[in-house]
Amino acid sequence: MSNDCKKFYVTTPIYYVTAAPHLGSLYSTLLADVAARYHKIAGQEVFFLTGTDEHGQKIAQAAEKVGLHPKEFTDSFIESYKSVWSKYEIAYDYFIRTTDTAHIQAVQTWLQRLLDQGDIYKGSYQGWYCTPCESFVTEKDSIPVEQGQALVCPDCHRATGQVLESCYFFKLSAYQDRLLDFYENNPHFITPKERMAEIVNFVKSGLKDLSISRTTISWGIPFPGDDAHVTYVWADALNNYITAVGYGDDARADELAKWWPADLQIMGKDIVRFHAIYWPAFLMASGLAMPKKLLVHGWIKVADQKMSKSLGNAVDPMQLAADYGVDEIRYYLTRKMAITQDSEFKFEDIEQSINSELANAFGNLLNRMATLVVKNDATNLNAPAVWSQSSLELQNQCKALVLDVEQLVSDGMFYRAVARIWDYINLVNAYFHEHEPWKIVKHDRAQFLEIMSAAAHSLQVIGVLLWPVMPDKMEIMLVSLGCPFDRHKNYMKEFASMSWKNSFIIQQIATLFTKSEIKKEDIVQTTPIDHKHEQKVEQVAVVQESKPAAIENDQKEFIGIEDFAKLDLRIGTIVACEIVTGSDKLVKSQVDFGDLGMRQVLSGIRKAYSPENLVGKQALFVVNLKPRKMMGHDSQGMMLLALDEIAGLQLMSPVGHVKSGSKVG
Ligand code: ME8
Repeated sequence: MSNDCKKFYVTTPIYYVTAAPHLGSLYSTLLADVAARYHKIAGQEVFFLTGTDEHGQKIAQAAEKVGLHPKEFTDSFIESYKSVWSKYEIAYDYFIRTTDTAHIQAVQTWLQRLLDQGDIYKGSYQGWYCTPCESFVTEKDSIPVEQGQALVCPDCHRATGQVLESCYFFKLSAYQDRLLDFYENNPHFITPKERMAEIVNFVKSGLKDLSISRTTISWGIPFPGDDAHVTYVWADALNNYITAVGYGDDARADELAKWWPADLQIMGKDIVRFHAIYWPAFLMASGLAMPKKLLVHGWIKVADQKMSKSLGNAVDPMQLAADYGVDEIRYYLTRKMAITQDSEFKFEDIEQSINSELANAFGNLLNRMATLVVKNDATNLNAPAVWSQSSLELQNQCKALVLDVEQLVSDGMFYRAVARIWDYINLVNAYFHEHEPWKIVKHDRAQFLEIMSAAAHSLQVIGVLLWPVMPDKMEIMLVSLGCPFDRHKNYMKEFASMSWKNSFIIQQIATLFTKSEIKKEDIVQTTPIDHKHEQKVEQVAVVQESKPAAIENDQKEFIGIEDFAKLDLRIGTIVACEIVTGSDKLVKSQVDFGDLGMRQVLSGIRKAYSPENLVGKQALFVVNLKPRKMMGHDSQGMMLLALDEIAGLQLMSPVGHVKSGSKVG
């Protein structure tokens, strides 16, 4: 989130309009909205683009089925997109439709320029075509099939069909070396970086020229000077990112210069190849700069299958908003769906987030502080002239939080930024409990006021940092603290150097987050998690509750401090996690140990934690155990857990966020 650059241009994929949007479409759009809002609170001017992809065979076929012209068919869905976005407070600046006249004309201008300079030429193509994905599939990409059988699309796993037609090609092969140079010089172009490696390998294996027109369908943008051809959808769709900001229209040249290149382009992993190879090559051919970053997220899954319109397992965002609330679902999706991997959708997790994180940890903190100041006639709070040591420590943690959030946001790791904010909420709760202000008020009013002021300062920072995720609730909360949200402020700068000296006028408000009753059968959970019956888990060190009185008798064998010193104990941050196929116990985590680097750790905790709930968490690890293989996977450390008979296995996380790789001892 660098302030050197004053503007921030963020895009979502443009969605095929064959049905109303589902939770997966909302997820990409929400991430863009969260990104846009974080850059707004950093004082940047933001342009946020979303829209719909309305041409191609898939849409023509869907329209035909219901007896509508494709345009009438797509028109009928636009309102449902706009109303879901509006319900979820998605503050986009422009909604592009590929059927907009301005887009059509700009794509034709683009085609003509590339035809004139020889980057597009006419030829003929015979090959396998996947209609649902609107893409040609080669033998190299296909899922393996028997000799003579139709190739199978690697993205949607459906059989393709043969096509032989005259078509226009984009000279993709001519850009192979330039693309590889670009990837090498811009190693952070794609987040997460594992996707970059896939793309580099794909390009290295050789690029063929790309067919960009069709004669067998008519629902598309006509090729300039050759009406028999319509533009193949990706050459039409990808260009939306530049046509929306004025490409092809000389009168809008300043606008294009102002906004392009995009700072962040968000998409699901299914369409990364189109965005990381074709799109940069199109831009190179057009003499335009490359986007700064592609953020590629995993899929939301239901019962281990991608949630999608065509599979019929899609969850309706409107219903979720009605059942749980808009900000609650925004929070759930931003925090619980780890960008770096696929995540399972679970009603149970929504309820757990609302009850334990939003209502208990956060809502109660606000409520307790407000109740105490109202009860003790202290609603007009001023900062003390001198802060005590523990409050100064909280202040320092608050500054560290702001810097960490800034970094995580600029890396596109929004789920980790929210987890980091929660670490700070836990720290403020610990500060509050430790000082017991409800007791202190009886004998030391000045100290009581200091604790309340520290809580209010912390809540202000938390409220602003969570505004991108839960805009409505946070605006309500900030009003209740007497410091209403100001859309024109550079809060990130202010908070990073702020010493606490604000005044607050606190009002008590209705409960911010209402606890959720179990409303839904968990439609996705196939193996129930039974914490109570967890007995023994492979490769888990169990920390027993200590019994101080009986220690001498019960302790079988003592170790000397020199034995203990042999252990290298560290706090690691889990950045990605997945189940190990074939094991019902093991999960495989990628753990950030700071200076020690990233390590892979296998742990037998699948029954206690699902992988998506581990991502973003900090935990305690032994890092100098001899590496070992488990079910064919390397494990380079051991996660330590506490075992409670009722609560089951519990991660041992620091109360406040610490630097990854911090030593424990
Ligand atoms: O591919 N989990 O449109 P599309 C997470 N028109 N994200 C999901 C998802 C899921 N289960 N399902 C869909 C297209 N998405 C093209 C794009 S861009 C120039 C053209 C999200 O309607 C995800 O971002 O099939 C995915 O990339 C996008 O919707 C695909 O939407």
